[in-house]
Amino acid sequence: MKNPLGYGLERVEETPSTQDLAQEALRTYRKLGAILARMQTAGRGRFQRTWISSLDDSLTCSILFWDEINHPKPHLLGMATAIAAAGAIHCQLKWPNDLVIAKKKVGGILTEVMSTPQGDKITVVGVGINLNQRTFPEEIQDRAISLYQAHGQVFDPLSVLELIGTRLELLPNPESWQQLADAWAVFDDTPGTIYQPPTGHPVRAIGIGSDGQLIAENNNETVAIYAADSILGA
Ligand code: BT5
Repeated sequence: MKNPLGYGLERVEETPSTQDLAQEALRTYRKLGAILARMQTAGRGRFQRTWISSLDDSLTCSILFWDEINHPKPHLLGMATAIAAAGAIHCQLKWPNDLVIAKKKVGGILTEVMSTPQGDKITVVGVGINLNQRTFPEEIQDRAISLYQAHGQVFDPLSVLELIGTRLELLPNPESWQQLADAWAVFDDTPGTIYQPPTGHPVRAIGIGSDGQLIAENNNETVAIYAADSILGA
């Protein structure tokens, strides 16, 4: 697909969430490729969970997929972005949206579909990556890792975002999971991971199915799962 950053990048000092700025840009007819914030004060993950970041230590951005307008499978654009990010920062991937190093979360992807005033649907993919943190708040310190902690180097948020854009160009506009499966496999650390579905017992991942769903094992039965959280470290 084309590099979404071709539509231009907006940089802001501080915002509650770059996803909200993306929504505002759509509402006011500003056709942007990405929004990058130095600081996010109310970053969010999936299901309205909190995404923690700190000034200049994190990549906090939203990518708007204008060329993939009204995409039938927005979650595949999120997974394509995860693949591009894994290539950019050399990490592994856990289904559906975790960027991991040494079983800890170095980044996350949030895929949302937003409407233009004309009613077109734009997929907006939020990317949060821990770059330069030396430490994390207590509530996530067991589960989080930064690139600095992993490699002892400082990373520039804009350079990482530009690399993700370039990496997206190497991927097709995904109409089916099969088009992403080989690229995902290069970084995949999903098999063997324990997942907690919204209801029921934890399950052990076997791999990813033909539609991008999780295939897992539960009491010797194979099950397909569409939403679950990995229990990191497991
Ligand atoms: C995600 O959600 O992993 C998606 C995160 C997306 C954040 C980006 S930042 C730019 C854009 N604007 C936004 O407002 N959001 C996007 P989820 O899978 O729900 O994971 C959230 C969980 O990860 C939290 O409940 C914490 O347990 C944990 N967590 C929070 N901050 C973290 C961090 N910095 N590093 C590792 N884990 C974290």
